[in-house]
Amino acid sequence: MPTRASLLLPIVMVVLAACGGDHPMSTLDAHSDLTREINHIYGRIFWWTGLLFLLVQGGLIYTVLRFRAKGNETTNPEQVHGNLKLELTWTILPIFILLHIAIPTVSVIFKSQAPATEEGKVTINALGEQWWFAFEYPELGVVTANEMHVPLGKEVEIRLQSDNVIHSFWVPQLAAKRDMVPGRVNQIKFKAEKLGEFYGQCAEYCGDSHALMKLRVVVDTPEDFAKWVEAQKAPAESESATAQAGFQAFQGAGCVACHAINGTTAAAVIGPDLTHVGSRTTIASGILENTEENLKTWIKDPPGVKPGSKMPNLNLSDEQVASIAAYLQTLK
Ligand code: HEC
Ligand SMILES: [Cu+2]
Repeated sequence: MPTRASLLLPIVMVVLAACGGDHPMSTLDAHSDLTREINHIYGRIFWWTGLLFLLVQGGLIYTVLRFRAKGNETTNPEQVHGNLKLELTWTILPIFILLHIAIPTVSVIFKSQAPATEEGKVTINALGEQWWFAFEYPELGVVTANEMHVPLGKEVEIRLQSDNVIHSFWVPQLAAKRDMVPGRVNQIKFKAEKLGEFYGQCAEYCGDSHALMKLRVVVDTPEDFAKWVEAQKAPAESESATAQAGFQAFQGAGCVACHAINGTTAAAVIGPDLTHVGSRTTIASGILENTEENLKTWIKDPPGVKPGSKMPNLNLSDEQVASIAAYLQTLK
């Protein structure tokens, strides 16, 4: 017979499992000015509500113990009707506590959606698609998808949009969470405080592959960021034999109907811009590592990787797939 304590073990293990390893999606690891301020507000809410919890539960436990029926007492307690002092206290105290929470909350909301104004700021238009993110840097002439680069310590202003359904742009450690709503532009502004790669995810159910709609934000030093911008602005390499044969196969297979490759005749904007697809670490919005094998898997059967994918299975031969994948790999 298992003891009661041993039955608790699996529950304790599940709960403790949340304490190990690193948590790329943990809101509590703040790495930007915005997420730090949000954590501050969490802290306020936690301590105020914690205090209230103790007061209310303490009062309840005290009352239950102090005034419970003892022995075979039969008299009823004295009935009172209203107590002005107590009622004033528990009306005014919560107002004070709520203001203490509401004022910083509203001020951080406003601050987080103000336009960026500082020297060296970066503006990015982010478009939620089914099921990927398009990123455009209008002032820098860069277009990319699913992996956004930003410079360390500079203001980043992201304009969030959608032309289909509602998505939500969520990068917990840098940019918090804000919806991408058709017909309006929501803004979010932050300054990254740590170099590295940060994970994000669409956080508003948007259809079949919503759970497979991830993104990454790479925080670079300002120098590395400038190098990245230069590389992204350059047209795709098109001179080599691989590139020419690959582009022919790409065109022949009909990929040009949906994708753009800057420097070639492909200019459609239904799918992600592929000009520098080889420079991304993942494909299909963070679902697959960007390797030649995975590119082949994706091109052969996109809906097999992402249910409902808007990129159809084009029933290509292995030769076509191999030639196109080799070409896309060269687009660094
Ligand atoms: C009908 C439009 C359409 C056609 C035709 C199409 N694609 Fe796509 N492609 C898309 C869409 C939409 C996505 C984004 C899918 C997603 O991540 O959910 C995509 C994603 C991709 C990606 C991943 C890019 C990234 O950075 O994540 C690659 C690579 C790609 N397509 C290559 C091709 C190739 C090669 C062909 C031709 C064989 C092709 N596509 C044909 C619409 C299309
Ligand atoms: Cu979604």
